[in-house]
Amino acid sequence: MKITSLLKSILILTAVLAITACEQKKKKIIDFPKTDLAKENMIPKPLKINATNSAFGLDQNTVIHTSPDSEDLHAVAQYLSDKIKWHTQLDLVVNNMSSSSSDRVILIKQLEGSDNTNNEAYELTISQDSVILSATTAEGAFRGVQTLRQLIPEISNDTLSDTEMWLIPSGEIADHPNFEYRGSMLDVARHFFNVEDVKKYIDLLAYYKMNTLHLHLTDDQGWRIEIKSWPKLTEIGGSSEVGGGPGGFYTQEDYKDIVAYAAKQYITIIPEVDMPGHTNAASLAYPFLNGNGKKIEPHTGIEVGFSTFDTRKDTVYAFIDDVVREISEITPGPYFHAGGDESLVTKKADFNYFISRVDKIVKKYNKRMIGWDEIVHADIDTTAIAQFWSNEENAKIAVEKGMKVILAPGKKAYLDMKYDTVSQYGLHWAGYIPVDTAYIWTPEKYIKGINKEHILGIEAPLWSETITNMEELEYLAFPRVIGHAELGWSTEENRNWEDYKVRVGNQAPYLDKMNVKYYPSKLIDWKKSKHTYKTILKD
Ligand code: TNX
Repeated sequence: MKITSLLKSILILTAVLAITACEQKKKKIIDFPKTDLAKENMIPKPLKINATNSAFGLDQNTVIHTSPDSEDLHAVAQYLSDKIKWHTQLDLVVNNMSSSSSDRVILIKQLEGSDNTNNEAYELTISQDSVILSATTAEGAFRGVQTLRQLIPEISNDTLSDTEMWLIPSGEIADHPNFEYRGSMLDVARHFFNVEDVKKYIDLLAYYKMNTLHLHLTDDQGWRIEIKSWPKLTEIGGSSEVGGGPGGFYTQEDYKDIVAYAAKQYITIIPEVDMPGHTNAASLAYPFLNGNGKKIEPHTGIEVGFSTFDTRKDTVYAFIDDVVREISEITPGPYFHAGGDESLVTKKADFNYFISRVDKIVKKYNKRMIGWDEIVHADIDTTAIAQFWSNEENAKIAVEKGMKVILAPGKKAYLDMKYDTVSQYGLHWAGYIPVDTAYIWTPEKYIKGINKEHILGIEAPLWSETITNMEELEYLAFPRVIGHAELGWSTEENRNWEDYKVRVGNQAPYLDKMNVKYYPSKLIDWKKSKHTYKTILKD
C-alpha cells in the first residue's frame, strides 16, 4: 500500500515537473496584434482564404516535420527550412521531433485518397501552435510552401532578440491553380544566357508558382544546345549572337543541370528547336540543311523570316531525328517545342508537310509537340499543342481540330515589348505593354470561342533581341511576369488590378533581396520594407 502511494506521488511529481519544465520553456505570446490573413500580399492570390486574426509565432524553437518522412516530402521540408533561413536567418530542423526545444511545429502532411485530383492543390491551416500544410502530392506541398514563404516576415539577425517572435497571420487557405500550364519562355538564342542566369530565373518563377520554363534554344543567330551527333551545331552555330557578341551554348551536362534544378522546384523545362524557319545558325553549321537557295552567312541582325530548312530532303529529317532524340533523352518533361513560326520563305505545302513529319518524329520519342500557332494548318495529331501568339484564326482552327492551346498573346504576354515610349529595352511591334495592360485581361475570354476547356495555360515569352545581360532581362520581365503568374493560377473572381497593384508593390523587398533589377513602374507604389507583425514575449 505504502509503496503504491509512493509510486503514485513520484509519478504525479514527474508529470508536474515535466509540465512545469515545458511551461517554462514554452514562450507565451502575451500580446499580438489583430492580424488579417486575407490582406497579406500573396501572389498569386489563393483561391480561398479564411482569416482567424491570431498568429503563429516563428522563432528558433519552431521545427519542421513531414508525415510521412518520404524522400519527396523531406526535400520539400528541407527546401522550406533553407528558404526560412534565407528569409529570416532562423535555422530550423527537419524531422527531428526529439529536439528538446520544439515549441511550435510546421507540419507538412501528405493526404491520401483525397477527392482533390489537382496535383498542385494544397491547404494551409495556421494557428497559434502549428502550421499544417497538407497536399496529396509533394508538388502541391511545394506550391503551398511558396504561399508560406510569402507570409514570412523578413528578419535580420540584429532585430530578432530572445524575447521576440515573428508572426505569421493565422487562418486557413485552400488553393489550387486555374490552369495546368503556367510558364515563361527565355530566348537564349538571340543573346545567350548562362546556366546561373537561367537558375535565377527559375527561382523567381517558382516563388510565384509557375511550373514551366520554355527555352528557345535555336534561332537564326545561334544554336545553343550540344547535339553530340552533329557537333558543328554548337562549334559553328553557337558562336554568334545578335550584335556580333560571342554567343555560347549549353553542353548536354549543362542542360541536364538546368532540368534537374528546375525539377526540384517542380518546374518542367520545355526545349524548343525552332524550324523550318529561324534556322540560319543550323544551316551555317551544316549547309545541306538549307532550303532558301542562298549562301549562308552568320546572322547577327534581328530581321526574321529569311531562312528555311530544305523540307524535301530525307537527310534533313534524319538530322532532325537525331536532334529530337538527343534532346528528348535528357528532357524528362512531356513536351518538345518544334517552333514553326515565321517561316516566310517556306512554301505553304512544304511547311505543312514538314510540320507533319516533325510531329511524327516527336511522337516517336514519346513527346507531345508544341508549335507556334502557324502549325495548325498541317496534318498533325490532336495531341499536338498550338501556342497562340498572334493569329487568332490559327488558334480557332486548333480548337476546331480538338487541339489544346497555350495562350501567349503578343499584345499582353510578350515580356519583350517596351513598357512605354521611354523604355530602355524592348521592341514594340505588338504595342507598348505597361504593367496594368499586361495584367488586365482574361485568358478564358481573350479569343471568342476559346474557353477554359481548350486552354492548357498561359505563357509569357521573353525574346532577347534587345537584352544582353541579366539586369536587362530583369528590367523587361519584372514586374510583368509576376502578373502573368497570377493570371495563370488565380481565378477571374480573385483578380483585380487595384488589389493586385498593392500586392505587387509589396514584392519590392523580396525582389531587392533577390537582387532583381525590376522596372520601377510609376503605376505601382513600391514598398521598401515588408510589413511585419512582431511581438514581444515573456517567459
Ligand atoms: C516574333 S513570337 C517572333 C520572334 C521574335 C519576337 C520578337 C514568335 C513566334 N516569333 O522570332 O523574337 O517576335 O518580339
